[in-house]
Formats: sequence, C-alpha cells, structure tokens
Amino acid sequence: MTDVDFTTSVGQQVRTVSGRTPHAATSLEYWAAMSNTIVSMLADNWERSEETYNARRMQHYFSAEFLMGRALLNNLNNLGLVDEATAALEAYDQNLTDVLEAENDAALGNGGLGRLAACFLDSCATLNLPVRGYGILYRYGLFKQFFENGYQGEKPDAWMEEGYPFVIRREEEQKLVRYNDLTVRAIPYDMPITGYGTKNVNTLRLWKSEPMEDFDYNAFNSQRFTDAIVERERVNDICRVLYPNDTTFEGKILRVRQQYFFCSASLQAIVENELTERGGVENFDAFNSIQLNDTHPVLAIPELMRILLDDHGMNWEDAWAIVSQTFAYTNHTVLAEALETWEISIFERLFPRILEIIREIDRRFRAELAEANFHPGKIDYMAPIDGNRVRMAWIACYAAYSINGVAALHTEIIKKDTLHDWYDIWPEKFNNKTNGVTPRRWLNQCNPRLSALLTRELGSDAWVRNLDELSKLGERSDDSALLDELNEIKHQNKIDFAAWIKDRQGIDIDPEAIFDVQIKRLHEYKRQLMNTLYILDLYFRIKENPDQHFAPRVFIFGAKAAPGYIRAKAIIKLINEIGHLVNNDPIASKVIKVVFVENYNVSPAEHIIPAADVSEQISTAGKEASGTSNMKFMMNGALTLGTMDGANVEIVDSVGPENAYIFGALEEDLPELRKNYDPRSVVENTPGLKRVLDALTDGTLNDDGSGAFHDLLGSLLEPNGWEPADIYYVLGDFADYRKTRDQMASDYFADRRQWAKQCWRNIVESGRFSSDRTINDYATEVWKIDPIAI
Ligand code: 26W
Repeated sequence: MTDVDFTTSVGQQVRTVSGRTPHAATSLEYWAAMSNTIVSMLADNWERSEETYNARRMQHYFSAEFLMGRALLNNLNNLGLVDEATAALEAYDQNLTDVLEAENDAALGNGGLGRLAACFLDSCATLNLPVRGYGILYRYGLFKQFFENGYQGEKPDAWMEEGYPFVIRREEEQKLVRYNDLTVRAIPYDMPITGYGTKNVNTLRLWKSEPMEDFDYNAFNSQRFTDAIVERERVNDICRVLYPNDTTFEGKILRVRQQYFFCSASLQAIVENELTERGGVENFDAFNSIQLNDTHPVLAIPELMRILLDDHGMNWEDAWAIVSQTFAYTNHTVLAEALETWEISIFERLFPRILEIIREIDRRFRAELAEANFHPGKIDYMAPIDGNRVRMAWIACYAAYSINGVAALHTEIIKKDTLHDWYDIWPEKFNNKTNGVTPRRWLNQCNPRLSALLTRELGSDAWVRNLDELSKLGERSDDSALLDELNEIKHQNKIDFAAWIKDRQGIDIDPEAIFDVQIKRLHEYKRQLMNTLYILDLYFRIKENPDQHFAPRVFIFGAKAAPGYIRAKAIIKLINEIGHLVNNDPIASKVIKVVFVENYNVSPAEHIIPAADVSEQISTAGKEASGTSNMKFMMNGALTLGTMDGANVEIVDSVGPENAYIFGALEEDLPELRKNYDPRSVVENTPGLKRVLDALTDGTLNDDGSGAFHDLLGSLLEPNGWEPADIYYVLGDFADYRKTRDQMASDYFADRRQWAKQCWRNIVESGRFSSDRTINDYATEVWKIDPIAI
C-alpha cells in the first residue's frame, strides 16, 4: 500500500465508522478507521498463516488472562507503517498521539500472568511459530481504579462497548458448551497477532457465551418476559467479568463455569481441526500440545478425556496415553492461598461427567502409587481428590508431561517445597523457563529515543528481533559521549512523564529528581508497605534537619488492590496519605514528592518505565515467582533496587552485583532468621523506626478513624492466631533496605556518568530477558514445534 492508498483508505474507513466527513470525525473514530485499515491489510496473510499452522504440529496456549493493552501502535510498528499513519492523519489535520490515546486498553488480565501471556503471543508471531492463544472475551476487563479521599474505588471497565476492530466474530465456528443445568453457544472472536518483520499473523481466540436462541419467544409470549431475560443473562454472565483476584483463590461457581467454558470450546475447535486435517484423533498428541497458564485451565485435562472417551469411543488407556502427552503446566506462584481447589458439590452440579472422570483419575493415581509402595499418608496428600475438594494443581502435575517454574529460583523452590513430592517421583517432568518480556512493546515502542540510539550504534534495528545483539554494545560502556547521551535521553523521557502526569493528575514533579518507581499489583509480599516506611522515615529526617542536603526524589507508585483485599486497600490509603503529607509540606516537598498513578495499567506502564531511574523489586525472598517489570526497567536503563528473589537473581547474574542494588535476607536464610525473630526488638534497635511506626496511629496520618492503619501496624507487630507477626519480614529487612536505598540516591548524584555506565550495562545485558528467548526455549524443549514462515 502506498502513502496515498493508506490515506484514502483511512478516509473511507472514517466515513464508514462515523457517518460523517473526515473533517468532523473524532479521535476515537480515527482510531477505529485506522484499525479497520490495518485489519484489512492483514486479512490475506492471516488466513494463510492459519491454514499453514492447522496442517502441522501446533502449540495451543490456554490462559484465563491476556493483558494485551493497546493494539494499534503495536500493529503499526510491526508492519512498519508508523510514518504512513502519521502522514495519513496529517492529511486530515489529526495527530497520531491523540488517535492512539483514544484506544482503550484491552485489560483482560490482572497482572504478571496475563501480561506474560500477551508478551508470549508477540514473540510466537515474531518467531513464526505455530502457536494460538485461547481465552475468554470478558465484557468487563480489570476494574478501573479511582481514588476517593485516598481510598481505592472500582468502576467497571467496558472496554469494547464503543466497538473494537481487532476482534473478528467467527459465527460459523461456534461450539456448544454443555453444563448439567445449561447449554450455551461459544462464539469465537479472533484477534490477529502480528510479529515484527514477518508476514506471519497468529491468532488469539477469545470465546464469548451466547444463549442458544437469541430470545425465548415462548417465554416472552406467555407473559414470562422476566424468565426469558433471566435465562439470557445467566448465559451472558459467564463472560461478563474478569475476576479481579491476583493470588487469592475464591471458590466462586461462576469462575469455574468460565474456566470450563473456554477449555471445552477451545478443545472442541482443536479436535475438529484434527478430524479435518488428519481424519481422526489417534495422533492428537503428535500434532497438538497445550500449555496451561497456571491451574486456571486445568479442566481441559478431564474435558479432553471426556471428548476422547465419550465422543470418540476410545478406551481409558488410549485416551490417557494421549492426554498425558498433550499438556504442559506452568506454575506462577508459591503462595498457598493461590492454589485452586474446588468443592466437589460444585462439580456435581455443573458437570457430573467431568467429576466422574476426575474420580477415575484419582482412583488410578492412588492405585499406581499404592502399587509402587508409597505410604498411604503420602498418597492421600498427593491425590487429585481430597475429601470434598478437587485439587487442580495436583491434577496438572499428574497429567502433564512438563511442569515448569518461571525463574531459576522459583523452579528450585517448587522442586524443593511446593511440588516436592511430584519432583521426587517424576523429576524428568520439571524444567525452568525464566520469563521474558517483548522488546517490541517494552523498548522499541515505548522508548523511541533509546531505540533510535541503539539502532544507530548497531547500524540496524536487528536488535528488535534479536535482543542479544545489544551485547555488542557492551564495550562502549566507557564512551563518555555515549553515556552523556544516555543520561540526556532519560532526562527527556522524565520531562515527558512529568508532562503526562501533570496532565493526568495535576501534580508537578521535577525531572531533575531521581524517579524511583514501584509498579505492580498491591500485595503484602511485594512489600509496598516497606517502601512507604522508608519514605516516612526520610520525611522525618528532612523535617529534623531542614538544612541538610538530601537527594531529591520522586517516589512513583502504581498498583491495584483486589477489591476484597482489605489490607492491600489500607496500604493504598496509606500511600495516598503519605503523599498528602509530603507533597503539602513546604519543606519536604522541595526535596521529595509522592505520586500514585491512578488506574495503573499497560499503557501507563509504557509512559512510566522509560522515565524510571530506580526499579523497586523488593518482595520477601522466595515469594515473587519471577517478576517481569524488573526486566522492562532493566531494558530501559533503570537500576534494580531489590532482594534476591525471582528473576532479580538472574538480572544480578547478568549485570554483575556492582550494577544493581541488592539487599535483604536470602530465601535460604529466612527460616533460620524467623526462628528467633522478634519484630519489637527490631523496632527498638533500629533508630528512626519507632517514630515511623508511631506515625501510623498517632494522628500524623489520617485514616478517618477506620482503624486501617492500626491494622497495618498490627500486621507488623502482633501475631494473628497461627500466623506470626510480620510474616513478610518487612521490619527485618528494613534497615538494610534503608541503607542500600540511601546509598543508591547518593551514588546517583555523586557521579552521573558512573550511574549512566551502570544503566548501560543493564541495557546491553538485557537480551536474556527477551520473551523471544523464553519462547524459543519452550518451543524447542517443551512444545517441540518448528518455525514456519508463510
Ligand atoms: C485463583 C486466583 C489467582 C489468580 C492469579 C491465583 C494466581 C494467579 C496468578 C498465578 C498470579 C500471577 O500473576 N503470578 C505472577 O506471574 C508472573 C508471570 O509468571 C510472575 O512474574 C509473577 O512473579 C507472579 O506473581
């Protein structure tokens, strides 16, 4: 397509979507017009990719969450059309930035696990791999967060209500999903996934539930209007909302309906393709493998058994032989409260046949282990059914041919603790796949200044497809001109961020200050509370010595709390209260500011990360499976201030300890440290800590008499039933955190070139954290699939 054609097409499309002249159309209408143009340009290659993949061995990625963010700019970049798009819009007096900002984020995920799935799809397409994603077309994505008097409030996120050109309804490929009490239609909505510098277009298939008949006219005519509506809404409920829990499991019946819904529909589509392509299901596992993104899609295991047994007349042994060579399971967390177990009565009510199959899996599992002389206690502990509950992770571990953790340390922890008994029996199933992030979105797209520098220095943009190329720039870390340029780029990015946040939240921040950032879901184990205690301590130090010099800093937060997670919400209120205190203090606000970015999401992250100097990765060692924002910060030249947890360990391994700021207790030492741990004596022996903790409840900070801050204090100091005080070791690590963070701040201003050199080392060593590396490892070691360029 030429520039002129592109401009003409956008003009036609904008008339179609707006029913007006281009002159009168809105930014949102231009966004839709341009998105339609993109989809029409992809159509032919998309169809060819699908046909090519269907004929060969494929990988299917099952995930309840895909946190995609915005699509238009990503597609323009992948297709090399940014200049054309800019020119086309200029022809109609529009600018690309406004049009891009009109797009809603597709926030069909909570946090790390959902965003990882999105990065993986990007890498699969870029690497020409035959991989398809399957999930749910939630009508409401993750709630929109707003602050009211410092408290988090939630609003629904009707992200596609005004239309969304990047999903195509495929009416003719619908499937029926049967529950005991309900049969529904599953309609696929396919999203094209483009790669960088390739013609291949992969697919994310999102299922939507619809009633069998559009409307029950009988009920309507016989005056039972409300019954008709109620039935219809019961079906629509299935895809209505993404559960906003990240880590805490809730045994809600609707959630298990959702899980079965997309597993069943996806498997039916895969089996149907198997019949079309190969005329039978006998070689299913030779041509199909399914990656389970955590336990949320584990119902696919009994559902595939059901399909093979009931619909294709296979015997149990043959069916199990296929199933046990089909599924691979990724674990994303070691927190006990996240482990999904469902009450048997729910399964009885929704799908008795699936329960029957699970019971048979359980029976055979017990028999197999008894045969091998395992202790009955151990068999009970490991069996898929525990009294009146079904344990999803245990089913996954038994059936899967591969089990992986998401960072080296995490995989070691699941082998020695979480899944230790399975590792004992089936060590060959276990492997590590350290997470990665896509350098397209998280460097090339979000940080154009740095990207241009990298392309210039390397003489090509090959690094966008092969991030290891950056290591060639390693030897440049003593080039003062280059380091100065790097500092200048960061400075410009900070100016951009300052303007963005001023426009969004009306707050003024100084780009000369250190931008110190913690953005992630709010959870006690991530220790945003420890971060706030430091800020409070610094505030008191500044107040105490107003004439002393302190390194100017802006503390930036972004975090959503699960709506029912009371303590996490108290921490949000606390951050906002500290912000209120600090930002309105005539003395302190000259040195420090606190910014809480409201409604943190993928798009805000794209503004924040390129502007960050310091990346806070401060979880209690052993608790954060991997973390992925740590990798995004690294790529964008921010230094990690973190514990030896998750992928931080591998980041330090890559850049060297001198290029990161590491503190805190080690995972292997924590059990011993905890034995004689007395948080109160830590408070006594750590100067400054008492006044910080006092401030929580002495009126310095206002929780409106709710007792929220008192509870936070209690969580640090008081045991709660069987739970010891300060289970996340906030106070235990505080002194080391403070020392390290102080050091970091003084280093930043002591030698700007030295700091830039450290940033440079982080950038050039980030190749290992590209999701292309992760996906290539999955493809060769687990999925056994080959790239195929169309
Ligand atoms: C059932 C409730 C529930 C919901 C979500 C339980 C567990 C989850 C996820 C497993 C939580 C999650 O997103 N885990 C994160 O996964 C990322 C990608 O692997 C890691 O980088 C993060 O460390 C991990 O917290």
